[in-house]
Amino acid sequence: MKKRVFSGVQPSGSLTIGNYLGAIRNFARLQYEADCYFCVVNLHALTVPQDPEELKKNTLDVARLFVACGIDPNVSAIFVQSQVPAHAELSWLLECQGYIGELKRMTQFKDKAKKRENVSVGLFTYPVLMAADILLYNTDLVPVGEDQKQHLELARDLALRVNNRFREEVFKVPEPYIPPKNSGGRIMSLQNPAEKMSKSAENPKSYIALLDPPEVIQKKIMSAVTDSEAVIRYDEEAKPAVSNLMVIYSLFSGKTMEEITRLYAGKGYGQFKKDLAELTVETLKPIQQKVAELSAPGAIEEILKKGAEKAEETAAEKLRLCQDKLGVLRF
Ligand code: AQP
Repeated sequence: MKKRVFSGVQPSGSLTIGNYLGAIRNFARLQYEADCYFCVVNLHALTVPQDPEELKKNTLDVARLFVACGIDPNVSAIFVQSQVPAHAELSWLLECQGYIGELKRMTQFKDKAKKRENVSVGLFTYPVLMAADILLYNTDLVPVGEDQKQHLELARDLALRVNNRFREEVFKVPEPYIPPKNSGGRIMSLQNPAEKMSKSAENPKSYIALLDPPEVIQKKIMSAVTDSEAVIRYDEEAKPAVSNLMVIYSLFSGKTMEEITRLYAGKGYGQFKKDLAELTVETLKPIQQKVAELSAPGAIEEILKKGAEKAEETAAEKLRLCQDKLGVLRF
């Protein structure tokens, strides 16, 4: 039996190379060895204010980027979360199994909440909706970046809690699939290496969007912060900004950190950044071309409809089982 893989991406802005290197790149790799479901989690994006038209556009763009980054819609189910209402329904059932205390410990909630005056209830309960997303599909593996580790733990805890209560496997307990930090698990901001690169960051110079034009990519990389040592060497503690740029270089070129250090010995940051910008532009070029091809009217919608039909079938079965266990009547 093939393993089942599920993961989601929020259309909360334009996807970044952090999203790509931490997660989406692995979606494409896993699809030939596992049965995969990849979801544009648009309900998650509503946890912070969104412009409705922008959200619709971003939702379709994320789906196009999934395909452009190598996810084959004939192999994997690609769909939008709101097209499968079972996600929201199971989320409510799981909210009633979760504890306020465990949600209060979520570091992403604490980080996002402190940046806002009004914090929505949805931002607080979002990890439960994420648990529902995953548990609906009998998921074995969840490819995500490091920032999602704590949320995944919650999904596991909720699954185990329900299974223990009913003394049977109502939910499969999912495992994380997270690359190490030096392999893309946590790409940092180009302006502050202590912060994660985020698509919804206020300063666009802090991230490279997958759809950024070449000249924008060049400018952003040339203005990335470094340090005063002018030596290209990997040291996360002492040289976090340069190490982050080296991770991106290494993943886009296939070169090891040692090779990169040797290549730029005595050359300084200017040449390194220029080459990194070129490498990034070249890596993103085929992805951007494919997105343009998928922008023909109806092309992506067709893929999403097919994906939602497949997802709906799997999800409905799990939702029914959970409703039945909890005594929620359906007839
Ligand atoms: N900087 C990152 N490095 C590696 N992986 C990352 N991911 C996000 N940022 C990085 C991974 O990308 C997937 C999709 O993320 P998401 O859309 O679910 O939301 P997020 O984790 O909150 O990502 P962002 O870009 O920071 O979005 P906003 O700004 O809306 O909060 C996940 O697997 C995530 O781990």
